[in-house]
Amino acid sequence: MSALSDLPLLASGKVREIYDLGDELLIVASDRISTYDVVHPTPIPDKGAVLTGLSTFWFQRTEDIVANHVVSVTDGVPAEARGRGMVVRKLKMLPVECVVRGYITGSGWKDYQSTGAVSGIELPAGLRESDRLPEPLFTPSTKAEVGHDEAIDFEGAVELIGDRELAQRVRDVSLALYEHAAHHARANGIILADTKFELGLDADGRLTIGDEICTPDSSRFWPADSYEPGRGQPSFDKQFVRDWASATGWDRNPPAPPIPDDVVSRTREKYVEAYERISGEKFDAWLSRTGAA
Ligand code: PZK
Repeated sequence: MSALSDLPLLASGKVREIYDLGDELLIVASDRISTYDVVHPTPIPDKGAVLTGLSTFWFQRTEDIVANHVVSVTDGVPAEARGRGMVVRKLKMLPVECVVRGYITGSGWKDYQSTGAVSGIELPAGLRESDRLPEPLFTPSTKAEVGHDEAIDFEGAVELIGDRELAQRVRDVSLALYEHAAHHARANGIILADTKFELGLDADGRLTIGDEICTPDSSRFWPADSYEPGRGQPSFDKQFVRDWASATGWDRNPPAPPIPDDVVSRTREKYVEAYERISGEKFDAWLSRTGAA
C-alpha cells in the first residue's frame, strides 16, 4: 500500500484532497474545519471519517436514483487514510454545481428578498427567512475557480451542459436525491435545508454522482427540535465553533483563530451524532468496517 505522501496530488480543497491513482482517484476528507469560509488551524478529530461515512451511507441508499463514483472505502485506501478515504472512478464532471433548496436561506434568501425569485423561479410573497419552500427548487450555479459560485437559472445550466435532455436529467436526479435524503434526515431529527451535488459522466457516458453527498460540508444541517422560521437557524455541526469564534471578536478575515479543547470536543460529538442519527449505526462501527480503528 502506498503512503499518501507518495501519491500525486490532483487537487486540494479547503478541507480535502484528491490523489491520482492512475485509472481511479482517492478522495481524502481531512479533519479541517472552516467557519465563515476560513479554515481554522485546529482540526476536529474524526470529522473526515464522519463525512466519508455519511457519503458512503447516502451513496449506497441512492443507487436506484443515480449511479455513483464509489469503488471502495477499504481496498486501495492507504492505512493513514482509513475511514476518511474513498477510491472512486474518474468522471468527466459537468460544469455546474447542482444545488437543491428545500428551505429559503443563505444566498437564496438574499435573492428572494431583492427579486421575489430564486434561480429565475418566482416564489410566493411573504416567505420568512428559513421557511420551508412550497417544493424543493433546483438552483444551479457556475463552478468558480476562485471566489464564490454564481447562481444561474435552468436555461443557464442547459447552456453550460450543452444538452437540454441531459440538463433535465441532472435537475430531476438532483431533486430526487434531495427529496430522499431530506425525508430520511427529517425522520431522524435533522433538517437538510439545502445541498449541493456534483454530477459527471462515466467512461460509458452514464450520468454519475461524484464528490460527496449530503454531508454537513456540502449541505446545511439544522437541528429539527429548535427550528423556527423568521430567523437564521443554528448549524447542527458548526454552531459551537461559530458562537465561540464570534465571541472572541474575530473579524472573519484570515487567519482563523485556534479552537479551544472544549469547543473541539463538543463539535466532534455533534459530527458523530449526525453520523449516528442518519446512518442508524454507531460511529465506531464505521471506523471498524473501514479498518480505521
Ligand atoms: C473531481 N473535484 C473537486 C473534490 C478536492 C477537489 N470522480 C471524479 N472524477 C473526476 N474529477 C473529480 C471526481 C470526484 N470527486 C472532483 N475535483 C475533481 C474536489 C475533493 C477534493 F480537492
